[in-house]
Amino acid sequence: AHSATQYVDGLKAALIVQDPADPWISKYDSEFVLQVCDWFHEPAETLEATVYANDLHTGDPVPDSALFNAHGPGNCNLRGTKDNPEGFACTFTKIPITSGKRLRIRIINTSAQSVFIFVCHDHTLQIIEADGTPLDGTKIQDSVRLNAAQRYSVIIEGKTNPTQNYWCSATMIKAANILFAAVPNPTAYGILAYSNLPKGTYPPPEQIGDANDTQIILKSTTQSINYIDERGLHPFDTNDKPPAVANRTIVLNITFLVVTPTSAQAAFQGKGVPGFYQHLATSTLFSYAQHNITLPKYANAIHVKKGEAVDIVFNCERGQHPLHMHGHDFYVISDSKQFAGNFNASSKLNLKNPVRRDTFTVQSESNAVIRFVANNPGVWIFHCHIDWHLAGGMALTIAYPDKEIQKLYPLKTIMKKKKNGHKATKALEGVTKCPT
Ligand SMILES: [Cu+2]
Repeated sequence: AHSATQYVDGLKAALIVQDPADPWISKYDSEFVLQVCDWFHEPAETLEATVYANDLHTGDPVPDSALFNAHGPGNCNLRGTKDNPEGFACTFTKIPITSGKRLRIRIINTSAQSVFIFVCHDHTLQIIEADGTPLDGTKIQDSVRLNAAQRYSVIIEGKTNPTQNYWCSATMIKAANILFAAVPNPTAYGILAYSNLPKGTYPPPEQIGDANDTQIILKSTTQSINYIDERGLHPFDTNDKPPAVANRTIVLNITFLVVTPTSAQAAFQGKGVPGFYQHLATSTLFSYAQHNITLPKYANAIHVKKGEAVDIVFNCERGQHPLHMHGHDFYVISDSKQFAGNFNASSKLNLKNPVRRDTFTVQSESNAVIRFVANNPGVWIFHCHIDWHLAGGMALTIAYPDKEIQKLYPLKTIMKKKKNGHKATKALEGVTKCPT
């Protein structure tokens, strides 16, 4: 749910759309869906109130724990020791794998704010999909890093004759806006459970926090300063390329603003709308299609026309932000290191083989450029997926001309034809479903 910060409290679930045309479909034997997220003992509503309480956005709340499919060391006092894993009061998510077979794990980062590094002890990860886009599969590595709202599929090869099970883990990394050291339980653990071993077999306890895995995590953490997670990922389909030229370019600055001496907000282009989602009732697709309304100022609208290619240049003043677009994929055609400053128009763009996805990271005090094709008429939200930033107003609306929307969603016609249907009136504004 994007209503307030509800998803942070658990109002979320995975929806997997199986694609019969997926080029990887015959390349694995089984699959598993793994949701990774941060967890807070305090309700999100309480936390949200603290984020903008100061005269400047001083930082996001500190998570208490990390979860794998809702399993994690929730009450930190109940946690066992690595020498006595059976002493764990918390249960572990089991990821079933068959020896000699290939397992696809669909990893989803459903965090409020955290960047995670996923590792499976002594197994490599072949990355085959990013946010629903099949990749060429040439990246095989020891870890994968996911920002909030990002999804990856990885293939793990089952060992031929395993004599033990293995720990898989996801660790929060230090981001510009949280104090990593303060997180009591930054790592979620799960068990890669081989089918030929007795049920309930724990991996060797000494392999928790293994030195090699720690090195892998440290390496990825260091790289996160220089390389965003998209770097080096390429689509499976070599024809899957951005248009050579953009029809329009929009430049957005990402900022935190001091609004009054006692309140701050997060913003694109100096226009933040705290409680953006609370206003959406009057700017839904329905009312837009019905009433030919002009989107209100608080919608922070970018107007696009169907068929055109649009570039958005992001210059980020502070903090890293996982930026997420609804209803479209985009190509990440330029990214930069942390502290690289604003985008330089003479920089070379990658138009050859950039990844196409719907969530990407813009680094702190740096820049990035995305290109997308406006091919899905509607009214769509584009926002930072750190939920506290969205709550603070870091969002905008991508809007197509109302005539295009009305052509696609002829709600008036549908409703007139409906027997006993209600006539659309101003009073229905904000209703998102055709009443019967
Ligand atoms: Cu953000």
